Amino acid sequence: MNQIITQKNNIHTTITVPGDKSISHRSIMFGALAKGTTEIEGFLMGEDCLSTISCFQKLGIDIQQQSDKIIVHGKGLHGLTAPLETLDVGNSGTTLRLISGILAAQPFCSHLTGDASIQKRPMNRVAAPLRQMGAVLKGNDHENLFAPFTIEGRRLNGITYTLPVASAQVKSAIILASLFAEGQTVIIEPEATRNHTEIMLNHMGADIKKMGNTIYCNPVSQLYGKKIIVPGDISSAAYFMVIGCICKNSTLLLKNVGINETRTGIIDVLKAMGGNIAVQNQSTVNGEKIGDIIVKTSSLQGTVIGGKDIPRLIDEIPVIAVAACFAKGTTVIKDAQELKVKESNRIHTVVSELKKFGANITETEDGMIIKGGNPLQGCTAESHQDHRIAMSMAVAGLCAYGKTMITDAECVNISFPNFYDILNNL
Ligand code: SPQ
Repeated sequence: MNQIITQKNNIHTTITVPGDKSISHRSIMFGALAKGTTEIEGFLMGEDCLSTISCFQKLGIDIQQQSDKIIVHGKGLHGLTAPLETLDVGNSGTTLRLISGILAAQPFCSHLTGDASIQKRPMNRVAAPLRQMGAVLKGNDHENLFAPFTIEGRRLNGITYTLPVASAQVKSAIILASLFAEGQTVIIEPEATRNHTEIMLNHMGADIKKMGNTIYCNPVSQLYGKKIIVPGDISSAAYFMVIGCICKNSTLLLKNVGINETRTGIIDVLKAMGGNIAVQNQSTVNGEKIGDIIVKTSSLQGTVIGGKDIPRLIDEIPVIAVAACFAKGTTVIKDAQELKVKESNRIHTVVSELKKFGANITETEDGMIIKGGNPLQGCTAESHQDHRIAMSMAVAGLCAYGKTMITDAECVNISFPNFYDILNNL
């Protein structure tokens, strides 16, 4: 499907973005491992999260939709049953990495696969620590594991592991395996990454503590089903934060957005660029902070983004690059080499697509350099079947002169199924 986008200004509206993808995945997985019912409100009905539901149904978990809620009938820590079919995670890296930590400890064998993009995303980063814990993961290449692969469940032992890259998915896979392991597991993160796993598991009865960058996971005998309210996804809200800053004469109010500080790098960066953005009405739901974000047309300046801020905004870098095209001066994004192993090589796809709009942007080994301030011109931009590229280019198109066409535009269904409806109604 192709999507046509034309320029818009004078936007004054209130938007509620769909539920957080990371938290939605976790609510199904942890609900399945908990005893009793987990009732989920605000669940993201995106393709990635539906893949997680389908995998856990194949593992014997009863998951139902009741009006606007998802109900997971958890079977406790030892209740999963052997899948009769291959578990297909579709396009979802989160599903594949996190489920591996769980399956590594089950008393059965599982086969996992996913789409063409998922088959290129590295699994060694998860296989290495899980194998140290005693897990057996078998694929075509032992040292360079990619899907499809097989996990033979084993009894696991706790380990102390220093993550070579800052990754919430790898950290979460180890934490999940630790729930089944003998003894304590200790994980050392190079930089803090999103901590939704720790928050939700503790909410359900786990014993996970953090001191500095070290996480201590102590065994517990059971998790308990809970009501989970999923906040709006800050990664989805990010597109509208940038629209609010760069479209002329505009004010956008984004309601009930998750503002966990491991995810709010986008707000900090837009503020550092001179963005007129503020958080209001803060509260906490099931351990996660939420708030309303108000953003107004701003005169943005270039900035430097790198180091410990990168994990706090890793998925927002494509749309930050769009904001930087509209900012005066130079923006440097560095230390972001992790972008190369996402749904597409996001350093390359962002740079190549924004060049089509006439942006002055250069690819570097670990990021990009953007000389902003010149108007963009509408063009035909490819999504590379990557939802974040499609939505970022749509934002560029909304603020560029002329008409923009996004090709393979339907990939937004991965994380934000009503994205174009909201965009067209602005
Ligand atoms: O699930 P998937 O495909 O890996 O999703 C992405 C995204 O853009 O939606 C990355 F491509 O988000 C990841 C994020 O980049 C979701 C995630 C999580 O829920 O734990 C963590 C991040 O990945 P990582 O590799 O840094 O742990």
